Amino acid sequence: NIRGIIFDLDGVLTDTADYHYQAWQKLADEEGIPFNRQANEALRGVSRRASLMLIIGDRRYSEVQIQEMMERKNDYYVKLIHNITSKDLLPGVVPLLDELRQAGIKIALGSASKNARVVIERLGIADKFDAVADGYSVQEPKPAPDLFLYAAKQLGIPPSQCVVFEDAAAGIQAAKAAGMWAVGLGPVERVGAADIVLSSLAGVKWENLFRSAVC
Ligand code: B16
Ligand code: MG
Repeated sequence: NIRGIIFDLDGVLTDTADYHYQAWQKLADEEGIPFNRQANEALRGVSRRASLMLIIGDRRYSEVQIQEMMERKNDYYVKLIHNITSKDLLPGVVPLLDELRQAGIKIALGSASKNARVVIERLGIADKFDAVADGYSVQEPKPAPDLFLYAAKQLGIPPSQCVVFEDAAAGIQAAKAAGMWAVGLGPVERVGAADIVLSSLAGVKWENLFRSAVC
């Protein structure tokens, strides 16, 4: 009996991944660190600090330099997301959110991003969420279960009655570690550990998903 759904943001509700990529690329170029679109794939759903650590590899930087680079990347990212509108919602998102609300299911955001609130506001869907768990909510990032457990707690629903929609391997891992059902969006190689794998949310009806698998 599922009562709560937790949505990841980047890669599930909208594709901010390309903006994250552009911002990291600019930073890497300025620092003379090799980086490209393919390397960016490993950063999907990964926190800002962990992303930077993957980019710098074994290059040595002080904590002060690391902080400065994270801020610089974020400044670039914040500029890029300025122009987000409801046109940037991925197909199927709004009908699904509306169907869930109609069915009396509680909805939470579960994003690693510290910019998540701004993004859902720009997308025009902020009022569709009963709770928001974002980059400020917990200490331990995905794949730790903390963020999704926080979201479930905000909803007042036990983890076993929650489903997480995720596009990242780290996110699926976090959902399973939290004792939740996981719907993976994307290729099996990436989200195959989920209970259900879908290519996208386009045309997805909760009623059908519900009947076919998780419950
Ligand atoms: P920020 P999600 C994640 O969002 C992104 O996929 C990841 O690329 C980013 O580093 C992370 O948020 C932190 O974002 O730098 O804005 O705090 O997929 O968890 O919605
Ligand atoms: Mg994601």
